[in-house]
Amino acid sequence: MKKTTTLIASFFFAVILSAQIVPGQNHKGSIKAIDDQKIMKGDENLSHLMLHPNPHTHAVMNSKSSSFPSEVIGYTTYDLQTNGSVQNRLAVHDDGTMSATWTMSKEFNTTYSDRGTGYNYFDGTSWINQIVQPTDQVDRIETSRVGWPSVFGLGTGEEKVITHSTGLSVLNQASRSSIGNGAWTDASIGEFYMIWNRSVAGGLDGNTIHMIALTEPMGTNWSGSLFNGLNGALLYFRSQNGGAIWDIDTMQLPTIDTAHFLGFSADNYAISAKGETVVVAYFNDWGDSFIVKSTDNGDNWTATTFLNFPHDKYAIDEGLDLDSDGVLDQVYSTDNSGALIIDDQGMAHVFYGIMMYADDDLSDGSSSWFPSTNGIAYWNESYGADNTPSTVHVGDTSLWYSDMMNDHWIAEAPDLNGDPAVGGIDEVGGYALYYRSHASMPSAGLSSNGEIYMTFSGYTETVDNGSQVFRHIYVTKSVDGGTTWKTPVDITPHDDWDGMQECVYGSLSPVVDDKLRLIYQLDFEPGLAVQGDEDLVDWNAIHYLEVDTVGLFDNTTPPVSVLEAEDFNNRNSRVFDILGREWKTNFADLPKGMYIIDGKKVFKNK
Ligand SMILES: [Ca+2]
Ligand SMILES: [Ca+2]
Ligand SMILES: [Ca+2]
Ligand SMILES: [Ca+2]
Repeated sequence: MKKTTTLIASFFFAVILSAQIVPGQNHKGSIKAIDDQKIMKGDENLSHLMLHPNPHTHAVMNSKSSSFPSEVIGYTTYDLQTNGSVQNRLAVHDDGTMSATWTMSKEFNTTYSDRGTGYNYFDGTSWINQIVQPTDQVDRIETSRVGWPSVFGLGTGEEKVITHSTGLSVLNQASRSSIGNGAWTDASIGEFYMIWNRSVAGGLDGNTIHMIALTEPMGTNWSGSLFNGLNGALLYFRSQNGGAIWDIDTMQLPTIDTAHFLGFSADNYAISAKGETVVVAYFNDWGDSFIVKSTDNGDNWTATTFLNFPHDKYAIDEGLDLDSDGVLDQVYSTDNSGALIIDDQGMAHVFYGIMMYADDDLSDGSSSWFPSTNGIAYWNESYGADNTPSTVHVGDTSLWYSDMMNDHWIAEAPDLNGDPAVGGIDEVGGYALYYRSHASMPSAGLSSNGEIYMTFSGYTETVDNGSQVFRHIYVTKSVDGGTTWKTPVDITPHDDWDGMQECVYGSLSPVVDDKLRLIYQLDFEPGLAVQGDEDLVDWNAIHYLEVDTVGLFDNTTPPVSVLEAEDFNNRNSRVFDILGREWKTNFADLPKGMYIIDGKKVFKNK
């Protein structure tokens, strides 16, 4: 009986989620916001931050009342863990030990001069640094001021943490000869300053390091210069001997050039490696999103576009009017936060937050995003390249979206109170400012039997502090290769404090067995101190969370009811689609898909 229910629920998801955007209307009425995200690398003059600590007394957190026990393994006052995609921050080693990292500071001031890699190690029994309160947080592992750690072990048994040093203007590799033991030594990588790295170990012997990083951009607040014409060039580096010699550096991978792009942005990318396969994914906004892949350990590369943005090399304030009706268009793309994993067959799987954008003021040097956009899309290589035409869909005006995105819209922050929308106390403004979808910061893992898991940080509409809504970490999975996905489960319910805990930047180990293993950042205030809200500086706890995979989705119920068209033909109900658009058409004449009627999600199947 249980199996039957699950199958039905899965079927619904498969069909429903192929009908996320129904042509017919522009998205009038959605609140929008100017993109004023300040990209941070950490040596900025953070004059907007207050000079004194948040006066409230910090509680020691635990989640004993929760069914998903988590443990605090560190603290930080520097709370911006990424400008876009979540980094690989948890390395689960073959012997079951684990290394966890995060960008860490213990200062309550505007400089965070002690910033560096927060590190903890699980030796198979316990975390070596026992953290009871924030003052237990140990110092950074590096000798200079760094940030953005990628952590991994090598085949030799060495351990590495790669960061960028704002103190020395270099990429830094902190190394030690034995995972979990010994002193760290620092060395720089390459000849000039690259920032915001993503690094992984690969190769048949596990001793290749594949790294991507960005050149410093030029323009407001930046002192970089163009690299082969690109403002912000995403470059590839490789070492085949564990970081001693880099036999490839500052390489531009296919399509990462001025024939296709004007530039690239901090943290909008991911890298993953398995054996001799290595893949880089880029999660764009006003441009194509794509992977580049090598199956010979980084010698040769091929690019595939998974979201074919309708206009190449779009420059902000250029104006986009695909249907030439004199009205500037709204477009769907990624929200710059994506995840990438490679399966045992060497196939790449990507996930990204979905965002709607507009550039309807051509003199402001900026564009707008729509904070109530809610969704995560999925793609794998078996789907092929996105061939969505650069034209507006029939029935739409001044609205463009990718069919590839729309057909694989797999998860959303949930509707928890049964009203038509996903929106809480801050839905009209004042929301925590991450510049992301309500469902974002995806991180992914695979089990040996081919199940795909994806965690994300989701807007949790019923939990707020009186002015802003909190985010929790959710997980969903697919047992059929990505075709259908389970109803997401909140794995950070935190029954204590009435759930008023902000859970962001979940970084999931890509290897899933009987457990999911992830770290995430938690505090008591929606939003960030370093970017966006510019909240008061306070302690953020880094939690390690282990979740049993067995039975995890057993209590999820089908998220929708199925009703025949006739059921509604004679009713006076207002009909909304999942994006909150009201439909005046007779229910029987509407396209197949999901609607919200009288507060209930309804699937129309004919
Ligand atoms: Ca503009
Ligand atoms: Ca138009
Ligand atoms: Ca709701
Ligand atoms: Ca806030």
